[in-house]
Amino acid sequence: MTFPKIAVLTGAGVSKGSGIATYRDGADSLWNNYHPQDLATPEAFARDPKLVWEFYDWRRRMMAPAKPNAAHLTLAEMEAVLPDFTLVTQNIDGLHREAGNRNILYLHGDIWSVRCTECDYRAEDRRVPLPELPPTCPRCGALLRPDIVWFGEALDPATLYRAEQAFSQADIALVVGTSAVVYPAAFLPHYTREKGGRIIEFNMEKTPLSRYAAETLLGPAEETLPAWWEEFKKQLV
Ligand code: BV8
Ligand code: ZN
Repeated sequence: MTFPKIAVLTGAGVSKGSGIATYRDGADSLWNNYHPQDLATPEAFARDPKLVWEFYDWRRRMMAPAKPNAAHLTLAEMEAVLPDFTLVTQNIDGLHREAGNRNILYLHGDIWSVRCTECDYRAEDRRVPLPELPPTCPRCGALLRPDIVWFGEALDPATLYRAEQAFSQADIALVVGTSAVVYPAAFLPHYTREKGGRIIEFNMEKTPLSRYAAETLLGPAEETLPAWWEEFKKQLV
């Protein structure tokens, strides 16, 4: 088999093996009994920026010690081996970059990046915990916000277009550790199927995408994805 074009969509499940809570874990994905969806909105931030920043500072503290797991490392090896490989992530934890991937499309942003609510200041800030909540812009003094996409906010159009292109042209779409319920990200694997490609899903359970997948490999992605890749590599010329 020549080298197939592969597009990958990852969600919080790919980082579960690194100790980062997913969004639907139940108890340990809650913070002070808030659901992420309650606080990950522009309305919540406008109403109480300090509360929203306390939530993100807590998630940054939870993510800071996390290291890439075997699923992340497998995706980095795939990028090195496959000439046409695109990694699209919904995750904001930064572990794909830490694992070695470079051609990454971040659909929902990066928790380690902050941006100003007024001017065009944007910077990486990995301080944990942040010294002041809510943080203010060093340039104009206005409120800083996490550089991520909240519910009800549009994704970057160029990033979304590149992701749609990658999945439209892919022979295989790998969908790893996502509940496939948040749009427009959840649309992406369907672009592959519509063009005659196939979807392979890696999850602990069935999702709304499973009925469209050629196969759903049940189990922890940190085990199932490396095993799949070891087998798949054998057929590459
Ligand atoms: C937009 C950053 C419009 C923030 C995130 C009604 C119907 C349809 C759509 C909507 C609707 N109402 C509103 C919408 C739109 C909304 C949406 O889709 N809502 C959903 C809830 C219905 N979408 C939006 O708002 C998007 N924007 O539509 O804008 C627009 C257009 C133009 C102009 C203006 C506006 C923006 C969505 C982005 C929100 N930001 N993240 C933050 O993190 O704080 S979303 C966040 O949750 C993630 O990024 C991810 O995308 C999403 C889902 O999480 P998952 O990654 O899938 O994680 P989850 O916990 O859900 O699942 C984990 C999975 O892994 C599980 O299946 C589990 O079984 C599995 N798993 C666990 N362990 C393992 C594992 N698998 C393998 N191995 C393991 N070890
Ligand atoms: Zn500013």
